[in-house]
Amino acid sequence: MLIRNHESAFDHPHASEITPPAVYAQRRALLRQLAGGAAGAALASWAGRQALAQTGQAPGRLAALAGQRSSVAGAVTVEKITAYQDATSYNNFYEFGTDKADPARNAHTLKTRPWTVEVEGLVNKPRRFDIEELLKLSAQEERIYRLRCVEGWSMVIPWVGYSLAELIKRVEPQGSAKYVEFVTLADKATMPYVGSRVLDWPYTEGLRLDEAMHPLTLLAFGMYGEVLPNQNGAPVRIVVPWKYGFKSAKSIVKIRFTDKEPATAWNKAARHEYGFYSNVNPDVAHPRWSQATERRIGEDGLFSRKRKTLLFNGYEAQVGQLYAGMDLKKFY
Ligand SMILES: Nc1nc2c(c(=O)[nH]1)N[C@H]1C(S)=C(S)[C@@H](COP(=O)(O)O)O[C@H]1N2
Ligand SMILES: [Mo]
Repeated sequence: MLIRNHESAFDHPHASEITPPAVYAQRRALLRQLAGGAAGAALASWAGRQALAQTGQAPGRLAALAGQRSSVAGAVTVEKITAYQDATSYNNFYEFGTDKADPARNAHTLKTRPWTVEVEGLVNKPRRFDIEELLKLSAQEERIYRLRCVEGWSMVIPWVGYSLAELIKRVEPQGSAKYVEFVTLADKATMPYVGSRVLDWPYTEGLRLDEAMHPLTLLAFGMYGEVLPNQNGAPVRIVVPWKYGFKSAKSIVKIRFTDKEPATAWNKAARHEYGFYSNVNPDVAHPRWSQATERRIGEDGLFSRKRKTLLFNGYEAQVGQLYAGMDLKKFY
């Protein structure tokens, strides 16, 4: 794995260079207001405001997508939110390259409209959702989740979306449905690495139906009070906060209900390294490295991994019962 200093690798123009002066002055004023904790900032969501106050960085480049504060247990963490710039420039999205900086550099070619998500398989009401309809299917919520990659780094991100369960309920899974498979876009015309032999495309992932129905499993459309940047999986992705990041499939086009455990992209690439469950677990090492610690992007030193990783990424109280009686070393 290549570790680069993303601080110095990042050379976006300053906002002042790309924004008309009047708009820029307005934005500065808003930022000052937010940093001072002033009320009435209708533009940013509550977590978005918190992120701005903490990092002094505004997203401000994409369409706003606000969410109400979530009441789902475990949906809020008091940890410091990762800087927007870090969360959008240090990514895994292999369709756009294998280097952490590649998605931010290459994903501008992704076309996120028109976009549809096909829901099929063992459900009573299979159907195709247009993205605009999907956005409004349930109330958008803000959820602050950790995302931890199997590579040993983590971030804290204010996502915007709603529980995947809201969508699942509406299509009525049949009794025989035991798993949910997510299929993501594989478009050679806009995704330069689709066709390469890095992975078997399309990138797919899967969950057991009860995992998919858990209220913490998020169908995400935005982050930091805005729509998802392309490199983070626009226009719609999954975020499963207690599993390794690769379970959180980006740019989803199909959701399929099955009675058999679906194969997953990483499972097919290296079966003994990436199991179906992939629950964050400090006691189950990846065959080539430990999972006991992690490095928080933007906070911990580049080569230090001192932060202790928690079982189920710290969401044990919420999700532990899903795995009662299961040998987590066997079902890794
Ligand atoms: N379609 C697709 N989804 C994907 C990936 C990918 O390569 N393709 N990478 C996964 C991995 S390994 C991680 S760690 C997370 C990273 O999400 P982030 O870039 O928003 O932090 O996305 C996951 N979803
Ligand atoms: Mo990952």
